[in-house]
Amino acid sequence: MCGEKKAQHTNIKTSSPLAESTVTFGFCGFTVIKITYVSLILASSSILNLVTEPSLYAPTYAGISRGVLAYYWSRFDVPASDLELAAEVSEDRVLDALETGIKHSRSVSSGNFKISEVTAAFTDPRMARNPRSMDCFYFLEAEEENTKKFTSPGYPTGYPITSRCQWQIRTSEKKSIVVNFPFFNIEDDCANNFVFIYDSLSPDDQQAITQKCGQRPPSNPLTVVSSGNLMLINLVIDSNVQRPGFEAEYKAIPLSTAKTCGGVLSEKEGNFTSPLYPQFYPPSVDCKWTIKAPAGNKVRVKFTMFRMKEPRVDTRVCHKDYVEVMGTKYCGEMASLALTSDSNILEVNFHSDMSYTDKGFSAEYSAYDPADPCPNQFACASGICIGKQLKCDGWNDCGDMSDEMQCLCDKDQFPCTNGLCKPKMYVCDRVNDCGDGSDESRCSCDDNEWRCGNGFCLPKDVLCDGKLDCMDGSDEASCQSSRDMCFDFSFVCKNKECVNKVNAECDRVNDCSDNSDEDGCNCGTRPYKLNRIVGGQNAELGEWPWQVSLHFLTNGHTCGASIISDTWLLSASHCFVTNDPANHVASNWLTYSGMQDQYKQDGVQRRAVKRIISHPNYSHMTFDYDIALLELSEPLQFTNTIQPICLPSPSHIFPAGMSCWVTGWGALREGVSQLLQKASVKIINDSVCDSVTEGQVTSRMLCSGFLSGGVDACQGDSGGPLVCFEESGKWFQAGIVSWGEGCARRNKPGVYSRVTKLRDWIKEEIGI
Ligand code: 4AZ
Repeated sequence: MCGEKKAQHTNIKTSSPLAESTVTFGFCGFTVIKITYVSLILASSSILNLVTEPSLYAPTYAGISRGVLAYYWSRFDVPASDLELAAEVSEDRVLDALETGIKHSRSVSSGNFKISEVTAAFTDPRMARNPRSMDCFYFLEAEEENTKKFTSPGYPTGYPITSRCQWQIRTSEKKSIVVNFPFFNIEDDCANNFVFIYDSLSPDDQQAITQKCGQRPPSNPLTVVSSGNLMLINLVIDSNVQRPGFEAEYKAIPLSTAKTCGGVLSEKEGNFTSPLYPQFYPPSVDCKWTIKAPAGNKVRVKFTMFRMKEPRVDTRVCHKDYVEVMGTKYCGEMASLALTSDSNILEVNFHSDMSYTDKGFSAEYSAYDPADPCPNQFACASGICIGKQLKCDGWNDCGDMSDEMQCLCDKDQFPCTNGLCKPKMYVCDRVNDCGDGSDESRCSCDDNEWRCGNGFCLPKDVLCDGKLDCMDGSDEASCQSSRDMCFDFSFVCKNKECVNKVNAECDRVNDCSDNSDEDGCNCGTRPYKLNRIVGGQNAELGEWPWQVSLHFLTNGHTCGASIISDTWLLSASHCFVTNDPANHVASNWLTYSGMQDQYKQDGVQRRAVKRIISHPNYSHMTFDYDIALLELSEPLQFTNTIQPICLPSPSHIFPAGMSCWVTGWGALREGVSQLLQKASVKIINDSVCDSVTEGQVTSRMLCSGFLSGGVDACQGDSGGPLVCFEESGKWFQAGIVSWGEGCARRNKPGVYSRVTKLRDWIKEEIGI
């Protein structure tokens, strides 16, 4: 890409139809001159002794801002036999050639125009378009009064699978350009399918605003702003699938609207954001906010959203875009950032450089009395206040852990070296619960012993002896010698072959000779690129596309379920097998897929239920076998917000300590929630689960949550999924919300039906 000297080699790309004989690479750049003049740029070719194509010259406007008049690119096709010459082409040489050419140009020496700056940089050859051919090349003029539109070629049916398009947008001086993409859906592979946006008419990486691919939900639209009156939008597609593409709206706004920011904030509390938030902030902007609290007070600032990510930036240094507070620069993406001042005045500086922008930040500030920073509350080290009851509850409520430090541990708790308290049962369970490893540090087995995945020590000779010694099979996993043996953890292929590899299914590697481990893997992905909002328990639209709301008669939302195919849902038996036989009547239920808000129907698919299959062994006394299958009256159409979850094979392992997510519209306190809620919970060790539930769990159940309480599924979430993200890039359903003693209580985790143990039953019933 432009501006990247290092990229010299990666930009060299064989081009067709000359693929065998030539190598193509390009330069882009611009000259700043007073009037348009074309031929001078060609000077580069005479010095570089290479086969060159005539430069393609983009017609330019006279009198546009900054005096930028000429943009061009040069393409050099080097015969493969002269490949060593390619190394001689450097940005400096091209620049040299240009400058020499310009110096000797008659128009320059006659004073027709003055050249103040010439730049040249490598560019990705895919970025260069021939404006003369007018093939997918557009000149657009943005106006303040009028929002205009353009779309990708073939939108919304689908773009050509090889597409190269450019939109050059200009407006008059003292204005900037805003481009919003209300719809954006292109391939996920950003290397070959992307929209690249520049704060220039040249595809110069040093003036890149952003590069995007994938799909964006309506809740996370892309809106970019230029720093001046030019913007270039490039579309590059090399794909074998068609996606709809994008729709874009553009208009001009006064430069002052884009660039004016900062000021003095002297209220007791308030909010401020990066320029134009939640749109992308413009490049090349600096703002300063001075927050003034009354004398004797101090200032605290909490960033509720912070995203200033840029390629190739070390977030410890933040040498490009940053927020600076009290001499420290912050950049990247941050989950929580809260700061307090030393005096009654706090300055917050925002800087965006000339390339790459992002959503920016949103912050809250307030003045406080340092003698009593948090009246009737606990003061976190960061200065923010939290409820007193949250101190030492095992939860990081402050964001900096200060509420969980120096706690007096109960007698059933283990004092971690870092001051945290963890349940004693967590010691030596192979999960680093303390965070500093102290709960797992004195658990090692003797030198001549092997430590099983569940923490047990066994003599070393159990390793790969062809017998299962550790309960979790860890002594036989990945052994060459046990290749053809089958254990509980082995994945059994369709042809009955065993694969001794943990979680072999749908991991994009063909492990079975009949490839059956990669069959039926169109599941567990979420098409949308999502907003990442700091904290927050409200799910976003499309975040959990397998979640379904089950409505019973006129009662509204009653239970959750998950999509496992276009006609089958998975839920809990206890939603249907109750004292009231009406609960087991399929026609009394309606299912809503693609829903996020119980009061919004956009994109929601409503289906009646044709059949309910409850597990015949379901016990309403013990909640054992709490699983049910629902057949839909009509198939679902999969969309961005409606997708199936992957079902794990019986051998799939969700290890203790793994962080998974439970979702549902269930009880927040009372009744149901309007918006789909999400909670991150950890898989709890089976022996811990057994002991905290006083032996009430069966092998068809698993515990998940936090023994410290605080996060859990609850009434109304029943039947909903507990899902875990696997390294293969797919989401698998580990559990079905089933029961628990109350909700979110200390030492009372949520209990879920264990899908791996019930997997064979699903297959027997419905063949999925
Ligand atoms: C319920 O009543 C229920 N805390 C579901 C989950 C949990 C408790 C109760 C887990 O459906």
